[in-house]
Amino acid sequence: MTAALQNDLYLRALNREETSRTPVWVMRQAGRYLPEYLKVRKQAGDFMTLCSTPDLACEVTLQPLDRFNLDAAILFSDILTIPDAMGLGLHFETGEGPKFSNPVRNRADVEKLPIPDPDDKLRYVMDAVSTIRRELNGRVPLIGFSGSPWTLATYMVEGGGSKDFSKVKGMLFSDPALLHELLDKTAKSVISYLNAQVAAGAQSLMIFDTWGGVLSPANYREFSLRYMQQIVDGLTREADGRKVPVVLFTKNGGQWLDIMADTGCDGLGVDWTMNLADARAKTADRVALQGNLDPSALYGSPESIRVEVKKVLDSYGPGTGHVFNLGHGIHQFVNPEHLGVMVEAVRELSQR
Ligand code: 1CP
Repeated sequence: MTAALQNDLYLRALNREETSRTPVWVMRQAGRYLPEYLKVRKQAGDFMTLCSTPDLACEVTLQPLDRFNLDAAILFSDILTIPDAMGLGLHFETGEGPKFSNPVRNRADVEKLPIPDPDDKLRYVMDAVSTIRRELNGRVPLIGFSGSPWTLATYMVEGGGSKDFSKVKGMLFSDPALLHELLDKTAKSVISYLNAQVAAGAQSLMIFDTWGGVLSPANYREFSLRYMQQIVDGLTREADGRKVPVVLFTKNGGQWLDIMADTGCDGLGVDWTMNLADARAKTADRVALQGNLDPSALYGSPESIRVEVKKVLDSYGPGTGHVFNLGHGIHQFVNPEHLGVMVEAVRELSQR
């Protein structure tokens, strides 16, 4: 038996049902800006141990909820678990971010990639989801997530983070058929991974397309959006008699919000480079919107944070369908108390 949900503002807003106020959560809400996270991270030794030990993943997922009045929890994990399960050899080099020992560079590399069974090599993620869901005990809904195929492919082909995406774009222009094969395999892997997260207890899903915004409009449609469409079409959209809303987020993707809404998703993440009134007009209120305070606003004073929160709420305007969030992940060096100021300002200023 799973506990009844006590706070469903987040799910209601994504379904564009009436809410008493605007719900709020924050991308990367569990993480390095929290001293309690750094403590558990140090005990675990390395980041992947943290992700692959369900009790530790659960502990850090709940940390921000114990500190702030947030309306959703997000699974503590990473988008790179799928390529890791495909055998790419994920490791983290200190100060350098994620790296793969076996990047995908040619046809042979693509052809040997398996579609990972989520109940085998990714079992630890499903165990984390069910542990977190149990420990949440109905406080707030749990968000499951994955990277978009294009965003995952950037890491798989580059072998880590990148600034110019030379290798993956090289593949895009010189051998588009090969990149399509890689993206199709990755999309199939994402579908089975996300459906397994729903079966394990995730109540909403988010797809992070962090690097879709580095593509030209035509290539965005062909190499990123098309595979997010494949995913939306393949997902379980209901669990325990309730809709499982799906949110797509392409960073720097403001100009494509209309075609993103056409996928049939429930919500869109919006970064801070676009005004929410414009985003709402562009999507004609067909989907909910999530965002979009500039993460750097949290470096400002408490007074300035309240002013900036009000601007975001006012730009969305009246009516339901808004989930307050930052326009991208919270920065590592932000004072956690400033996030508290933001959350309380959203709760107070959005009361209906
Ligand atoms: O040293 C550490 O503690 C590791 C830092 C860290 C953390 C806290 C990494 C490595 N991943 C995470 C957790 C994480 N990653 C979450 C967890 C939950 C939460 O939001 O609270 C999520 C949703 C992600 C997703 C993720 N990982 C994205 C997409 C979202 C985004 O921020 O754009 C991306 C691009 C990654 C890759 C990744 N993993 C870690 C780092 C440092 C990076 C970025 C590398 C780069 O800049 O290219």
